[in-house]
Amino acid sequence: MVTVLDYKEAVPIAWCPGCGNFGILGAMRKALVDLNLEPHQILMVSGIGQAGKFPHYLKGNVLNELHGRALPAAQAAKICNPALTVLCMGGDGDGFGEGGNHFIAAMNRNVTMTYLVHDNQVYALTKGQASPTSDPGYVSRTSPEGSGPKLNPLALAIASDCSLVIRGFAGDIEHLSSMIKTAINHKGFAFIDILQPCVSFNHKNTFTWYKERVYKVSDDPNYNPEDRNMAFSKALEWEDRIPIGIIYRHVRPAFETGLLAHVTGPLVKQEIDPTKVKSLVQEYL
Ligand SMILES: Cc1ncc(C[n+]2csc(CCOP(=O)(O)OP(=O)(O)O)c2C)c(N)n1
Ligand code: SF4
Ligand SMILES: [Mg+2]
Repeated sequence: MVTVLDYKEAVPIAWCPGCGNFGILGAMRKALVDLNLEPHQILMVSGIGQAGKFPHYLKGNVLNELHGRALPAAQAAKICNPALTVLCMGGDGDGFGEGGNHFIAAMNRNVTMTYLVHDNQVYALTKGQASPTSDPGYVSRTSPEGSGPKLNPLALAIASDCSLVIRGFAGDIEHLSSMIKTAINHKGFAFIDILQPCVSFNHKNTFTWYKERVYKVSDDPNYNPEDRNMAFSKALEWEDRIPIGIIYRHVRPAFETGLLAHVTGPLVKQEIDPTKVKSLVQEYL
């Protein structure tokens, strides 16, 4: 029986007191314990940033990638070892800026994994520059006259036919945890955009600001996440009312199900014949 103690952090946490990342950490721990997943069954892949430190604070397999480059490695790991629960995480700058091309390709490819973006609308680790999701007019040292138009990650995900699109809020741990469980159980690529207050650099989108606006899409019995038009209009809501929950779902075959691994077994379990490796290497000498 897995308990939260199995997921206790091994190193001191270096986030600011009050950071929204703590809520995400709590929600993840709860989800993993509820699913009775053991640390050796999970792989966390992250890029660089405050969000990129997340895997250091949970026990489990960890792969730290370059800034914006976590998704290709995470997909490869799942393809080689489908038994792993692959969790990929990073910031809005990491995922929508530096790694934006990988994000679009991954949604299209549809490998089974959960991608969590800690969306604090700033490049926090590097001291608060504007990110792709910064609110228009956000003033920083690199945008002294205010940043320009913002990217809408949910609309981008729906347009890319991402098979599961969720929005969570770091200030509602119970709901976020249940959304993480839904994403982990999903066959295909699941994206969770998490509203994550940054108490040091984002003084607009605070816990209080979100709490006054956030509501659950599941409160509306007529909302159907499988209706793409409905999903698009939900994705466009911002500022006055902000929906959280399952925004869009399109169940379609996961990439890894069409691979040879299902006939011959996963790549990670294949016998390696050293003589074949040697002749292969010699081809390149
Ligand atoms: C290729 C590359 N570009 C820039 C950087 C510098 N850098 C490190 S973290 C970071 C900001 C990360 O912002 P975000 O992904 O939103 O994560 P947060 O810190 O906000 O959680 C930047 C620009 C880097 N390490 N590598
Ligand atoms: S700078 Fe912002 S995102 Fe980074 S730890 Fe502090 S509050 Fe969290
Ligand atoms: Mg950020």
